[in-house]
This record gives sequence, C-alpha cells and structure tokens, in this order.
Amino acid sequence: MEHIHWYPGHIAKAEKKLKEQVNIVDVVIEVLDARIPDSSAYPDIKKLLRDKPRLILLNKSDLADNEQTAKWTKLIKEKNNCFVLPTSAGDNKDLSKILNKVTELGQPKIIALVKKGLLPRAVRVMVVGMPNVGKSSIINKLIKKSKTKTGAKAGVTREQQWVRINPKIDLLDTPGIIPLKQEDQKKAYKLAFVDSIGENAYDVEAVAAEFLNTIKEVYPDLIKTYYKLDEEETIENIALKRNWIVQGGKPDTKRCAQNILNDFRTGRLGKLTLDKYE
Ligand SMILES: Nc1nc2c(ncn2[C@@H]2O[C@H](COP(=O)(O)OP(=O)(O)OP(=O)(O)O)[C@@H](O)[C@H]2O)c(=O)[nH]1
Ligand SMILES: [Mg+2]
Repeated sequence: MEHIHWYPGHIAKAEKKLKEQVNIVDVVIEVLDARIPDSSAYPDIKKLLRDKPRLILLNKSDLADNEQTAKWTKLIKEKNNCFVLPTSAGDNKDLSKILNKVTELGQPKIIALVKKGLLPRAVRVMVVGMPNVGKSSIINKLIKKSKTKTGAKAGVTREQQWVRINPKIDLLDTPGIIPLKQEDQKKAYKLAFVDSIGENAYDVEAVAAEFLNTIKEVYPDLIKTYYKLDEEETIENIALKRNWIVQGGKPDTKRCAQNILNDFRTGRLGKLTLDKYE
C-alpha cells in the first residue's frame, strides 16, 4: 500500500487558529462522516477541545448504512458521554434538533455570565471536523442562506468565519483539519475514499484498488453485483466490462479508478458504511 501523507500549510495554519479560538467558544459541534465514523474522528479530541460541551454529528447519513449509523450513534454516545445525532445536511428536521441542543449546552455558560452581572450574549459555537465532512453545508442550512463556501473536495473553507444564526446562537465555521501524522494508513485511505484528503496527495488507482479491497471486506458481493462481473473485482476487469480501453487494447485503469471512487462518493453504489461496527 502506497503511503498517504497530507498536511498542507493551510491545515497547519487552521489547526493553530482553532486551538486559539477554542478558548472563546462555549460549545463545539464535531462533525464526522457517517460512512467512516471512526476514521473521521480525531484521535486526540480532548487535547484539541479540552472540556468544552460537545455535540457530535454523524453527517452524510443519507449516504451511510442506516443500521450501522444507529449502532455507531449509540457507541459514540456511550464512549464520549455526549449528545450524538445522525444528520444529513439536506434534512431540515435534523437542523432544529441541532439548534435546540446547542442552546441547551450553552445555557450554563450564559447563566454564569448573568450571575456575574454581565449581559447575556449569544452562545458561541465552533464547528469542527475533518475536511469535506459537511461543516459549511450544515451552517448554510441552519441560516437558510449560502453564507459559507462549500464544495465536493477537501479544503474548501480556508478561513474561520462567524455566522449569526439567530440572536441566541453564533456559529464559527472552521477549515477542516486532519492530524499531522496519519499513522493508521487504513484510516488515511478511508479519508481519501470520502474526499477528506486532497487529491494531489495520492495516486487515484492505488486508492481505488484499496477501496475495492475495503468494500470486499464489508460488503462481499457488492462490487461484482453492481458492475456485473463474473471475474475477480479489479480495476482492470471493471474497465474491460465497461469497455474503457486505451490505445493498444489495454484497460483504461485511470479513468476506471476515478469512476469507481465517484460511484461510491455520490452514493451510486448504495448507502455504505466502511468502518464496520459489529
Ligand atoms: N449527500 C450529502 N452530501 C453532503 C452532506 N453535507 C454536505 N454534503 C456535500 O459534501 C461536500 C462538502 O461539504 P462542505 O460543507 O463544503 O464540507 P466542509 O466540511 O465545510 O469542508 P472543508 O471546508 O473543506 O473542511 C459538498 O459537496 C456538500 O454538498 C450530506 O449530509 N449529505
Ligand atoms: Mg467548509
């Protein structure tokens, strides 16, 4: 397996800024990718956020396996002793739940301020998570406007941005950050599958090949069924089946690799969760 390492300058900067700003916020929303709830979580979250009240969202749940999402929600709740919600940035029902929870989590801080004789202010909420998990999309949905920039690749948000949701809630959008060291390469590859790692950091064919291996472990028959293969599920065989040929009659593996990943990323392969919870 080719080693993936991605820690561009803008992420180093964003991490530094996040550690500074965490001091002035009351609540943190941590956004995970529901398709990889374990691989998209920060290993040292306590160090990053210290003891701030935290709400965890399993976003993109519309693309994940419902049964797995229910199991992961329960497990993450028990493990972190905090509130966990599966969400999809397109679903308005989830949004009011987020606002209610955030207000509730921030309330003790505001009450404490008032007790000290200060004026009540809006709850300050920081939204954090790995690149491309949907932080900015959730914020846009919450204000019903496209105030923050979104896009289907890692590193769209480059600067922190405050957004007022209502007089009671201020949200801080942050650029997605990823740990400096990606020691667990299985996790790094999964982050590449969901576009949380910049495309310039890896070889698309290597990532697609590893994707096929991963899928086979979790959903053994899926690839053969989807691409109607009789042969082994390799990039070459899928390219031949689709008739993607380059000069000399060889399979167009590059084009095919990109297509396989796109089929997963857009949900065409189905609602799938790659971190399997037994
Ligand atoms: N299917 C689906 N797509 C989503 C969801 N949330 C966000 N997206 C899409 O995922 C992509 C990334 O969304 P962003 O909101 O830009 O992600 P981000 O976490 O702000 O990313 P960075 O700013 O790069 O850290 C966009 O193409 C969104 O349209 C969701 O719940 N379901
Ligand atoms: Mg963003």
